[in-house]
Amino acid sequence: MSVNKKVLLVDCPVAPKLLYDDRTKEIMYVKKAIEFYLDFRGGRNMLERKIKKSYTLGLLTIGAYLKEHGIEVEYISFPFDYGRFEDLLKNKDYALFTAMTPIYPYVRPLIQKAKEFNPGITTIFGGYHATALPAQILVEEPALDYVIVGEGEKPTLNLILSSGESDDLPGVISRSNMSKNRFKKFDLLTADEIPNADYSLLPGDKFEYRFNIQNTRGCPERCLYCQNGFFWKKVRTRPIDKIVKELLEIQSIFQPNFELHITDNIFTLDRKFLNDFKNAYYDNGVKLNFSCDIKAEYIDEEVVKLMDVINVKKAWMGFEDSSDLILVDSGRKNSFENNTKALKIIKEHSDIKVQGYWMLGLPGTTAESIQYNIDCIKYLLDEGLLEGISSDSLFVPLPGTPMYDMATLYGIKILDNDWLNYHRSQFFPVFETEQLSRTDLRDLLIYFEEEVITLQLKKYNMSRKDIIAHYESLLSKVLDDESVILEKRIF
Ligand code: B12
Ligand code: SF4
Repeated sequence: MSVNKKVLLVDCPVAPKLLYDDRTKEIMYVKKAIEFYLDFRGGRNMLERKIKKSYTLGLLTIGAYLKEHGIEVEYISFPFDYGRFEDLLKNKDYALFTAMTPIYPYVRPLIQKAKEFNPGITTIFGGYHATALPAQILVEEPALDYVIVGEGEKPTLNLILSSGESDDLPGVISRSNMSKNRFKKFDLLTADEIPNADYSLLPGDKFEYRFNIQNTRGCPERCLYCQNGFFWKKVRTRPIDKIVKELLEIQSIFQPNFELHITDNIFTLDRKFLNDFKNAYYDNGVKLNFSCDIKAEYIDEEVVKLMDVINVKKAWMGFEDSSDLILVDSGRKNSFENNTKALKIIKEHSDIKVQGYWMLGLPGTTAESIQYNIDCIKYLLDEGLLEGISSDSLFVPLPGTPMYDMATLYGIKILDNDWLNYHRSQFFPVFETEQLSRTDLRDLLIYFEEEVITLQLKKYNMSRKDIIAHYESLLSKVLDDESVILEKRIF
């Protein structure tokens, strides 16, 4: 069925300019150098992957869903294809925009430009930031017609089919229904209905893109600093045959053994699914390697063996903080002991390399708790349980999470409303807590990073100079590659 409507998906996978001074800039550089050194040391040269173009998966699944329903869809990625923006907008009925919180300041001018280039177009904004603050965004931005909250496929289709009668559509927020729909009714797909991303929408050579795959939407946990548990509502795992189709499509673009990142919140959530995945992997000639995110509560011997057998090479484990009290106050049902136990199981039963995520500044954080985290990291590195510590360490209270929406309840005072500063890859907190001022936290974070860098360099017997030289030699090889030229423009 053709609906005779044309949609432009506007992506904006930018890496924004961050607020570094010379010292923090150098720290971030060394952290990156260590991360790539560890990958390289483990036989994984990931730099080429990191430098590829990103895309928003959800725009490609919405695109697939609309196309399935007879709607014409095109995709544009800012800043790469910006030269074609005005032209592509000309014959379109709808322009769809997406953003995570710190990226919204880059997307807002694009929404305004879309209306300027085509005043008749209907502009729709969705995704994590939109879902957190629909009314505020609509009030602030006159060039925006609708905000869609939560999972976007169904509400977008319903809005397009509704021909303007949108007031009662679940998930669709407009200026006229803003107060009535403020309780954000979501309109969810069943697991079977979740479409595969339509990669044919991506312009140019697919090899230029940094592919991920998501098997499961949602997370059963409700950590107070995270949007995921609240955003996706129900946990749904896609049918294995659809997943296999997508894996084989990605495999055909890259070399065998390409390492694909699985973006499920907790890849090992469901043992039955892992078994199905393993069977499908071998029955269908999948040869990919994987990396994924894990949580200690969902790790045991059987699960680790399954991960190993399907070639998971690297996993990121969320510690967030080593203090159990801070975890409890953050709604995180876990403990340092449990994390350590999971790492021991992984070490004993697999070759999977694990990096730890830390997120410092949660309510209850003090100078003592930061020192305790450093001591715990030293223990884990000394025991060979962790390969290293992953990049961004700053906690940011993001809209859509209880720690932002009800900040005072958690002893957080928000001090900054500039979304650009809500990026975790920096050292400038947008808040203070009852225990720490903004500058105290910043200084402690710098201290933490310096100590953790020293611990890692010592473990691998490298100097700061060596690690940077190694990084720059890897980088120069990758930057000679023609396929990454476009990406360089945004660094
Ligand atoms: C993969 C990933 C990345 C990748 C790629 C991001 C991308 N462009 O897709 C990378 C590594 C680049 C990344 C980076 C960051 N990320 Co990230 N990322 C994820 C992750 C793990 C998966 C995203 C995903 O693919 N989801 C699945 C698809 C299907 O969902 P989706 O793309 O959001 O689309 C659906 C809905 O959101 C909605 N929707 C989305 N857009 C639109 C548009 C319209 C018009 C409509 C109607 C609907 C709609 O409908 C879609 C389909 O149902 C999520 C956590 C998770 N597991 O979900 C975090 C997550 C999205 N990231 C997050 C954050 C904060 C970041 C960073 C800002 C972190 C930082 N450093 O500060 C950076 C910013 C990047 C930058 N450019 O600087 C937060 C977002 C929270 C927020 N309020 O913004 C999340 C939720 C993690 C978390 N728990 O906090 N990320
Ligand atoms: S932090 Fe992880 S476990 Fe907690 S709600 Fe978010 S995705 Fe789920």
